[in-house]
Amino acid sequence: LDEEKRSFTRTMDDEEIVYGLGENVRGINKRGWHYESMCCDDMNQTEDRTALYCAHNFFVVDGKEQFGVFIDYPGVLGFDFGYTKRELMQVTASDWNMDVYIVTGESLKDIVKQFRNLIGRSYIPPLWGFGFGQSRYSYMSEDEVREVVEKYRESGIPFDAIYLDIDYMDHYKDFTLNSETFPDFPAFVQEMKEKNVHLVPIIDAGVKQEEGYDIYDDGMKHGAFCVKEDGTPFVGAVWPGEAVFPDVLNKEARAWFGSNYKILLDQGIDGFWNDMNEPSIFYTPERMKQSFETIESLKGQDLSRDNYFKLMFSVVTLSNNPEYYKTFYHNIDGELVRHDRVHNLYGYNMTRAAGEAFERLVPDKRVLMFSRSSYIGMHRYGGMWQGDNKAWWSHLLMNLKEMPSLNMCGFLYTGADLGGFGSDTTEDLMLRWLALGVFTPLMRSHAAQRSRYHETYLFDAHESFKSVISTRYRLLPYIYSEYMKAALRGEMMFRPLAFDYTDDKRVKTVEDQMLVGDSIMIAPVYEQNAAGRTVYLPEPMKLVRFGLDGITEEVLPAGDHYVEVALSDVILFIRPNRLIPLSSGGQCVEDVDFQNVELLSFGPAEYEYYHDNGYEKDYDNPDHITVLRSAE
Ligand code: MIG
Repeated sequence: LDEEKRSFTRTMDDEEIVYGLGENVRGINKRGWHYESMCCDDMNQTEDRTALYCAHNFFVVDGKEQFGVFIDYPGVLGFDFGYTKRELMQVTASDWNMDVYIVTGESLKDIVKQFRNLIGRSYIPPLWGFGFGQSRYSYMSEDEVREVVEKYRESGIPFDAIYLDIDYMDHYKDFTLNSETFPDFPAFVQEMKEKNVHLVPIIDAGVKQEEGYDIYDDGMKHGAFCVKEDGTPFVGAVWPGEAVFPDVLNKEARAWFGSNYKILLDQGIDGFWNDMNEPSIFYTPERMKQSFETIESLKGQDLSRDNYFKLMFSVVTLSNNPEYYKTFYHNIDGELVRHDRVHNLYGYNMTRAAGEAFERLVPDKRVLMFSRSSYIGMHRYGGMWQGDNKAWWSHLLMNLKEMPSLNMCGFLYTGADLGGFGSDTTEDLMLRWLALGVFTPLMRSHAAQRSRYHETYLFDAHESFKSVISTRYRLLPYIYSEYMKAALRGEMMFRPLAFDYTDDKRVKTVEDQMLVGDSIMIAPVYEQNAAGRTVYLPEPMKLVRFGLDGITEEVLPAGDHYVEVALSDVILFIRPNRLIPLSSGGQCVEDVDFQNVELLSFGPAEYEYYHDNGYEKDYDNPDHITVLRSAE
C-alpha cells in the first residue's frame, strides 16, 4: 500500500487470471492490459481503449488464492493488471483514498455470490423486456414507427418493442414530444399497445437551458442543477444545445428529476433508456469561445505545421474534455463536491432517480429501464446496454465477453446493439449477432444515423431471420427462469466455463464459449464466411440446433468438435442431466405460453423452473418455482 500514490500493489502468480471490470474492452481474462474507471462517451470501442461508458470496480483474482476486490471509489481509478510488468498488479486512485473490500468465498462462483449479496438484488424488468426490440437513431415520426411495426407483423418476425431515439422530442427537450411528428402521443402509445408493441423513449441527461420550457424552469426553481463555483448553473452543450445537468447526486434534485418520468408514464409509456449520462458534454460555451478566438488569432498567419496543430487541437479538444468535469459541483448533503471527484456516479444516479421515482409513482409495476453509463449499485435500478459499438465481427465477440464480467457486477439485464450501432452491417453479421442476442436478456437491434438500415425484415434471408428470432421466443421460458434465479440468488447467468469446470485446465483460456444459466453452453460463430466453428466440450453434451427445418439433437462426446452452423441456425449445448423448457413461440411475449412447456433434455434431469406472471413483484413467492422432470 502506498499512501502517497494512493495505490496498492501486489505480485501476481504466473498462471493467475483476473476476471471482472464489467463493461470494458479486451478479454474475459483482463490480465496483460491496463484499464481505467472513467465513464466516457467515445464511439470507438477499440482494443487500445482503457475505459468505456461505465465504472465497474470489481474484479476476481484466480491464482494460488482466489478472492474478489471491490473498490468503492467515485473518481478516476487505474488498474494495471500485468501491463507494466507481467507479474505486477497495481490499482491507483486519482485523489481521495478509497474503500477496498476483499471478498472471499469457496469458489469463483461463491466469491461472486458473496459480492452480489453485499451490493443488493439486481434489477428485474417486466417480462416484455425479454422480447426482441427494434431501435434506430431515429424513427422520425409516428408514421415511420407505424411502418416498421406493420412490416414486422407482416413479416412474421416476432418482436415486442420499438425504441424512440432523441428525435421524438421537441428540440431534444427531455419529457417533451414533437407535436408535429407525434401529434397525439397517448393515442399512439395505446394504438401500439393494442398491437402488443411497447414504445421505449430515450431520456438524455442534459436539460435544455431555455426559459419557458417547464422542466428547465421547474428545475431552476428547485435549484436542481449542477452549479459552477460561483453558484450559477453549469452550462454544457449536448443535443438540445446549451443544457444544464440535474444534480442527481443530491437527494432532492434526484427526486425532482425522477418525478418527471411521470409525464411519459402518464401517457402510457412503460419503459425508458437513459443516455448521455457519463455525462457527455460536446462543448462548453466558454471553451467554444476560446476556440473561436484561437482560430481568429490564426487568421492571416502562415499555413505552417505549427498552426495546423494549434487549429486542430483547439477544435478536437472541445468534445468531452475532462477539464469540464473540474468546473462544476454537486450539492451532497450541503457540501459542494467537485464533479470530477464523483464523476463515475453520475449515470448511476440518473438511473437511480428514475428507479426511485418508479417506486413512488408506480410501486406495483415493473418498468423497463436501462442506462448507458453506470457504476456498481445502479444494477438495482436498471440494466445497461453496451454503448456505441460498430458493425464489426470483433464487437460481436466483445458483446459475448462482456456478459460474464457484467453479471459479476450485478448487471444482468444487458446486451449490445445487435448488428452494430455505427458502420454498415451485413446480412451475415446480423444473423450471427442475433444468434448470440437470442441468449442475452436485452435483445435489441439498434443502428446509428446514416448507417445502413437493418430492420430484420429488410434482408433477403427472410426465413433465416424469422427462424433465429423465433428461437428467442421458444427459449423464453428458460431465459426468463434463469434470469430470475440469477437475480434472486445473486448468481451469474453468463459464466465462463472455468467457473463451473473447475478441474479442467483447458477451459481457463476458453473465452468464446459461455455457460448460460444452469443447463446450457453456447458457442457463437463470430467470423465472417465461417461455415461453423470448433467447440470444446469439457464433458459430453447434447448439441441442439434450431434450424429452418425445426429442432435437431445430437449427442457429442467430450473433446473438440468442428460444428457446422448455417447462417439460419441457432445452436446450443445441453449439459448432462440438464434440461431446458421450451415454449412453442409466438409473435410477441404476450403470445408465449409459459405454462405448457416442452422439455429438451440430455439424460434424466430435474429443473427448477421459475415462472411468475412477469409483471408482479412478489418475486420471492415460492409458488413461482416448480420442478420439471424429464425421464430421458
Ligand atoms: O451522441 O441519441 O449511445 O444509442 O442512438 C449520440 C442518439 C447520442 C448515443 C447512444 C445511441 C443513440 C445516440 N446517442
